Amino acid sequence: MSLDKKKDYQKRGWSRRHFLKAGIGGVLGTAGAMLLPGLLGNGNRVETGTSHAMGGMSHGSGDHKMDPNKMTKKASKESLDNAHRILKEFDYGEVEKLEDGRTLRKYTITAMEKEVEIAPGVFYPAWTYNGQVPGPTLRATEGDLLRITFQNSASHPHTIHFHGIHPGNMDGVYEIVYPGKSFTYEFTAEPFGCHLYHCHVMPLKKHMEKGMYGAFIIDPKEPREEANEMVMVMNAFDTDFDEENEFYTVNGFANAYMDRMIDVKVGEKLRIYLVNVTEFDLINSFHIHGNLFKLFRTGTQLDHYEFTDTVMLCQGERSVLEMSFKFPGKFMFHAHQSEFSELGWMGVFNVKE
Ligand SMILES: [Cu+2]
Repeated sequence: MSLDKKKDYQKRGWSRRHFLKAGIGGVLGTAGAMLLPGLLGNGNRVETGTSHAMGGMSHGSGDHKMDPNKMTKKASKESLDNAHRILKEFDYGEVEKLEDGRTLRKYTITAMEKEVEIAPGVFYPAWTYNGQVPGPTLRATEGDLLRITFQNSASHPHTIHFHGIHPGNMDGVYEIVYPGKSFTYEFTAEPFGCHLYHCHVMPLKKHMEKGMYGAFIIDPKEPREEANEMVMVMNAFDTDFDEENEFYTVNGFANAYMDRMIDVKVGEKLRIYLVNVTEFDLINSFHIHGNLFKLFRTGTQLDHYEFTDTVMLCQGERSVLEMSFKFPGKFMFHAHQSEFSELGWMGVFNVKE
């Protein structure tokens, strides 16, 4: 939020929260109902869909008892399936062996405009890679030759800018790909780590907020220890186009891993590839309950950097997190900015024996 806008808001005692409270029930209908998620273990959500969807947060009224089951509209099976697919799906490309013994991986990415559901009943006119936000998680091993064919089937110019080491003419900054055109990126995957890719056409923040990004994982030649792996791209959506976010999500759908928890086992090693592409807010964060994780910043070294329960990431920063649960139960994870978690960035690990 700009300073001027912030001052203006402060003067009027106005905030995103007020916008949501006043506007979302009326403007977006049932959308407001998900904003305060129901909690832990009860799948039977009551659909409120009234302008009092935020009623549980009101102050100054004794009538509003917190009933978590009345605070969220149930996410559709389709949306939850999609969020869980993105959580666990890695695109290794089409693999070929080259004469020199190297592995060639070929990927195809198409830019297209698509309305995506970001919360129950809330649709956002996104600019996407392959019709999803975030785009597919591309995965390779250090030293592989990557060939990414990019087709622009959208109505604006786009590119793919990969983080990592590559030649200047493969950087996706100056080689603008116009609608109907294509470009093939080719470079060697290096260094190993948790990277990302995104569009780099100006105005950059427009292309970012619209959804043009995805995780890009390069494995070390000697693979990391086996684990239950997942990718979490922290993102957000500005649904009223005022350059601040109304919804905070992981992998594009609010409370996806709350409405359907992530099942894990006691003692099982978990590895999370965490990427922050939240536009408009300088930072985002990940916090785990009842546990701590080993933090591998950018994932470019095999020794962990810290043992902690919270990591803060700037825009474009990422980390690899490793943990295992000692106790069974339901353990939340969420942004430690309370506002972000209340607006959709919250999930639960359902840890079983
Ligand atoms: Cu773009």
